[in-house]
Amino acid sequence: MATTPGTPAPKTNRIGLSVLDYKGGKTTLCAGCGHNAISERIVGAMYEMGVSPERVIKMSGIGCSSKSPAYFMSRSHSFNSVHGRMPSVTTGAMLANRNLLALGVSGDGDTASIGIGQFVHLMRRNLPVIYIIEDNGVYGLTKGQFSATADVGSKLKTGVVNDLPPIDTCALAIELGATFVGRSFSGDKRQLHSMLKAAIAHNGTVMLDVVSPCVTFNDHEGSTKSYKYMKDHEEPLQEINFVPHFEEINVEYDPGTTVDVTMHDGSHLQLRKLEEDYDPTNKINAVHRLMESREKDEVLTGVFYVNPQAPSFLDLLNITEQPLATLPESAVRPSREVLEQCMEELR
Ligand SMILES: Cc1ncc(C[n+]2csc(CCOP(=O)(O)OP(=O)(O)O)c2C)c(N)n1
Ligand code: SF4
Ligand SMILES: [Mg+2]
Repeated sequence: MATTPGTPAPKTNRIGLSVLDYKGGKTTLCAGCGHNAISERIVGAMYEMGVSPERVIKMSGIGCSSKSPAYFMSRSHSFNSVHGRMPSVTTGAMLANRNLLALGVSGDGDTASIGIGQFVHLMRRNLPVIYIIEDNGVYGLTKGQFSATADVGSKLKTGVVNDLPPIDTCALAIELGATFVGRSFSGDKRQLHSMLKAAIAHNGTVMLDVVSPCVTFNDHEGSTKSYKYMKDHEEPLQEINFVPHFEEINVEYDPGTTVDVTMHDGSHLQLRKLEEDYDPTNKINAVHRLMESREKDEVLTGVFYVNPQAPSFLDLLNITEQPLATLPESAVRPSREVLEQCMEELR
């Protein structure tokens, strides 16, 4: 980036880029919308991890949340798909070019209503993708109807009360096979920042449900996705410290109180337990703790489950290291002889 003579050069990351290289267009979302804060955390995490913006594909569906990729990382590729169809488009893109870093941004409506079929199949495949649900409990773009993540008893501005139980996307993702599952809050800067950095280091499906208040339609008394409700009910499970593979570990911790998970790329995810005996590698425990938190009306946040060893979908398929998209025609097209042999077998 060019600098004006006399002004100090901007701080740069390990690939020589400044944070401005990770910015996007000016947001058109409402001032105070939680989605804007999530975009800022994505910019910060990608910058600190030194991810090349050109390697990132920003994938989304339809909704205010799905519009938000336009407001961060303009140098990356972007695909705003059909409502609820981001998972299949992302799967196709990653199969075509496994060197990309896929970042999927969805909404609670986009994921848990129209897109639930695609979501569940994505979660069982362990495709390398960071899937973020910007969860406000409503369809913000279409003027605030309840979504399927709205809690029982939650009230719309009009006074309508939701009497259906919510889909817990985290419990669902863990059950189905996602290998990094957590929940955060758009207002919890430190936690979300660390979680996103760890997500970048993970090789497999990361599913992050981020409670992201809609200031226009769901931030009033009686809402369970408002800033005030989250301030009063957020219950962090751990303090998260992430040490990327290119940095030295310089925080001393007591092994009795901290779980250290070595990530696929050699980074360390250090989870300082705020509760006794929480093991983020134990699936059954994770689902149990999520169910328990719901009974207690607390919004549990943190990393619920992580398994850095599971093979990703691309490993399972055993596809070539060279992206399919760049293989020459001679490598992907059967020869005339092979085609003739196939035709012969069909006769
Ligand atoms: C096939 C189809 N059905 C319905 C819609 C209308 N629609 C647009 S966005 C949306 C829901 C958005 O909610 P969510 O994903 O939670 O995003 P938010 O706006 O709350 O961030 C709906 C139902 C559409 N665009 N396409
Ligand atoms: S309507 Fe709600 S979700 Fe949409 S931009 Fe405004 S505050 Fe955000
Ligand atoms: Mg929504």
